[in-house]
Amino acid sequence: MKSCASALFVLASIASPVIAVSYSISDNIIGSGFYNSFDFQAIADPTHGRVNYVDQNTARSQNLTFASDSSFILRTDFKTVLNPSGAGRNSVRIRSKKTYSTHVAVFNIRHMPQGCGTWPAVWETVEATWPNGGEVDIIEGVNDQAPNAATLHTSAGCTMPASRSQTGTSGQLDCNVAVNGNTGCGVKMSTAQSYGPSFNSNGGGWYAMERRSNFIKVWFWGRNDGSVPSDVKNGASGINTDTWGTPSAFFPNTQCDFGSHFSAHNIIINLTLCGDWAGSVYGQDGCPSTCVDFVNNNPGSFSNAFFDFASIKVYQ
Ligand SMILES: *[C@@H]1O[C@H](CO)[C@@H](O)[C@H](O)[C@H]1NC(C)=O
Ligand SMILES: CC(=O)N[C@H]1CO[C@H](CO)[C@@H](O)[C@@H]1O
Repeated sequence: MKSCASALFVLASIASPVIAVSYSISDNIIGSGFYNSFDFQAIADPTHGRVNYVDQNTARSQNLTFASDSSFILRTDFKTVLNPSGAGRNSVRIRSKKTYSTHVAVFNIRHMPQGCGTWPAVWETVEATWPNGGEVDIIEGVNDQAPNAATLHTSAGCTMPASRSQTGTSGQLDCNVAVNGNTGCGVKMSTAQSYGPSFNSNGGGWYAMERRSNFIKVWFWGRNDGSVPSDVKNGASGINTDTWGTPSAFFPNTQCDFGSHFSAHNIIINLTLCGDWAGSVYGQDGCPSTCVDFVNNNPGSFSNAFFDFASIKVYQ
């Protein structure tokens, strides 16, 4: 009996292959689900942009956020000429109610904000203790300049190896916020379709970030890429990142103790104008006037300064 049972067991394990689903879905945020999953942050812009972050009621009544069954729009005002001595252009910053450590976040985005002066970001951090606890920037750029960069920002003592298994190109290797004015350790993606007008004209695509105790990976796939994993494309309830191929950006823990540099993070989506980064490099890319004057006087130029999210799915 005993040997028969173990023989059967062996047969059974040969016959049924291990299904390697490494994560299952914990949050499937679509349309009005964004209102349940995120808090609106009507705060002074920490990066000194020419924006006025509004609360949820104001955002909804001014149609700066708009939810349908299949989409969530988040935008700046594009109708108002601003008084130069008054507040900045109304915009929106939202932060997830939940925090996450080991997880995968998949952002299915149809359109991202574009236009001179825009500085959109999709990122994760813990604001209360920043920079302790770390920061992972998944989407970030300014003034329509492709490609996208994925970047870590940390307290001192966290660096990245020069040689890594990724399709993007490493910039600075030290993630310490105190080095070079908070440049961080960034990786530029290999395709212009990863950011701004090119991303939008291609129908957008998917960003995914996987955070584990020993690495952080960021992938980008354009809407029509042949290499989009089927579980990403189909919005599956279980995913296996082992099958997703070489990431755009790879941040291993070999020279960075993740346990002491990264704590549980909120997901933050912010859309500022000008400010510390977009303002300081404004004009290098052919944008007219000065950044603040342009924002004050050209509301219509911000009609495409919006995110259109098909979904955010978090897997744990
Ligand atoms: C609000 O924004 C949505 C999405 O951009 C748009 O479809 C809708 O027409 C807008 N509503 C108003 C009243 O402007
Ligand atoms: C205005 C604002 O909240 N800016 C933040 C947006 O996102 C980046 C991350 O890329 C932060 O560094 C900024 O502080």
